[in-house]
Amino acid sequence: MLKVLIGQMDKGRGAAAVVATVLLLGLLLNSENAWAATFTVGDASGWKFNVDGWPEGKTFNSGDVLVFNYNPERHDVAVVDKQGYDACKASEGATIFQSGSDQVTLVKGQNYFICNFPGHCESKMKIAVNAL
Ligand SMILES: [Cu+2]
Repeated sequence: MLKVLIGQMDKGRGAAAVVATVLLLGLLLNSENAWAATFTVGDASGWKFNVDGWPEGKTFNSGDVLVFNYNPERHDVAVVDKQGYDACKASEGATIFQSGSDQVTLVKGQNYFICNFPGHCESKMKIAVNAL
C-alpha cells in the first residue's frame, strides 16, 4: 500500500520537490557568496593605530569579508567579544589571525577585533563592526 502510494502518486511530485529544494538551497548559498562584499580594514592605510573609526558610515552584511593588512611582526588580529573589546583583552583560546593579510568573514550582529600586541588596542587598534 505504502509502496503503491509512493510509487504511483507521489513519486513525481516528491522528486520535483527534492529537486526544487536542492536548487533553492543552491541559489541561497550562491547568492550569499555572490553578493558578499570585501572591505579592506583601514583602506590603504591598513590595520593600524587609530583605525577604530574606520567602520563608521559603512554598511556591513553577514558574509561580507574584512581584509586585515599589516606587518605580522608588529601586529595581529584577535577576535573578541564586547567585553574583550572594551577591556582590550583577548580571552584565552581566542581566535588570533597573524598572517599579515587575513580574510575574516563577518557573522550577523556585532563583530569585534583588536590587535593583541601590548598597548596597541589601547591606541585604538580595534574595530567594532555591526553586520546586518
Ligand atoms: Cu598592533
